[in-house]
Amino acid sequence: MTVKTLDKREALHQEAKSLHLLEFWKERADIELVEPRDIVEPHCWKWRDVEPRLRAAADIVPIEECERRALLFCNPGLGGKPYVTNTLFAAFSLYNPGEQAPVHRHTPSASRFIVEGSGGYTVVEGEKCVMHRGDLIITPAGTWHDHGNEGDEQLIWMDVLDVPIIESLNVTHFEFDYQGSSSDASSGHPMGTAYQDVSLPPDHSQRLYGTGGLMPLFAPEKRGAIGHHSPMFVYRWEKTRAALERLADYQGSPYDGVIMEYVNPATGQSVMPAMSFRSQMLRPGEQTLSHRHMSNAVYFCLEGSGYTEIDGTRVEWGRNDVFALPTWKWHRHVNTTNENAFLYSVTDEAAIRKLGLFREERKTESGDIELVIY
Ligand code: 1HN
Repeated sequence: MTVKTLDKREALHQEAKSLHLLEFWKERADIELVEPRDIVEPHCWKWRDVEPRLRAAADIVPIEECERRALLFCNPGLGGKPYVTNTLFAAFSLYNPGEQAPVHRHTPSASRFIVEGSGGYTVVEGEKCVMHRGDLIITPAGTWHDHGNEGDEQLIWMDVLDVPIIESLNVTHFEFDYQGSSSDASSGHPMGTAYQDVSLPPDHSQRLYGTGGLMPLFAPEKRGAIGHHSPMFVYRWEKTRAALERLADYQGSPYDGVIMEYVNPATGQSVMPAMSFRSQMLRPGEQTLSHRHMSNAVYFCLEGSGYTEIDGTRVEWGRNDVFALPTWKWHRHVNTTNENAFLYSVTDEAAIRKLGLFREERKTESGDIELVIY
């Protein structure tokens, strides 16, 4: 290039900059990515590290101050953002006996997977959902929810929300002004009432929708303000586990063992629009083949121990450990024990699929790579 052209380019650069314009030819390398950005790190949060800090928080941070007593999983690749992957938010929450978390609703969709304690509940849109270890309770976008611990032990669960997706669209919206039918003036809550009235019968979700293959014809499918989600708010571990165990002698998925997706019983789709929920059973000594997909995941180990090899690195997991699997990383799971291992996971696959962008590559037994586009 001649000196004259260079001068003209520099002038163009300066003028463009002052006009808030960027030259595509300078930005190309950061736009035309051949692979997704390597920003999320594979990482495991050990129960032995998290548990004592949660219990300490329960001692020293009053529930009135925090409303939700949560420690947030913060992916080391995301520069301090309180996100477990670039698309998912995850935390452990702890409630002492007698504590309650006041009602609110918001545009992020939320889920709880129960880790410990009995006597816990979430009220979702007037349904009191009681909790046992391994149950999945959803509070979809626009549903009022409040929590409490009526038991005599500490209650712990894992929260997973689509907060980063909702934030990236800049459609975050929280509301606190729930107006119940019996106003509780003594609650001290600044707006409306602090807790919901329970208006639906016990075990409502399970009684209506808890039998696979049968849909009640008289129940409203739309619950909550937004309604693009499962009308069933509780998925019981007892049933999920039995369903997995019934398939123990099937081959299952070569990449995930015996794996089941939690679905909206009315449509067969994901339970909430942006997140997919799954539980899988890896049989004694099972080693899966490797695959990679365009979706991030967060895993929780309910039972057993083993490791997930992610891009050649072993991420070891055991009871109550949580780990992050970044998008498009080769990975395979190994159960190193002679008992079944159970992993629960939440991914952003539902959102990616809705955009038509889900793809997966699989390594076959002979080491060939197959591309699968759904
Ligand atoms: C939320 O609604 C809860 O209800 C906990 O327990 C954590 C983090 C971000 C946004 C909403 C809850 C949350 C949250």
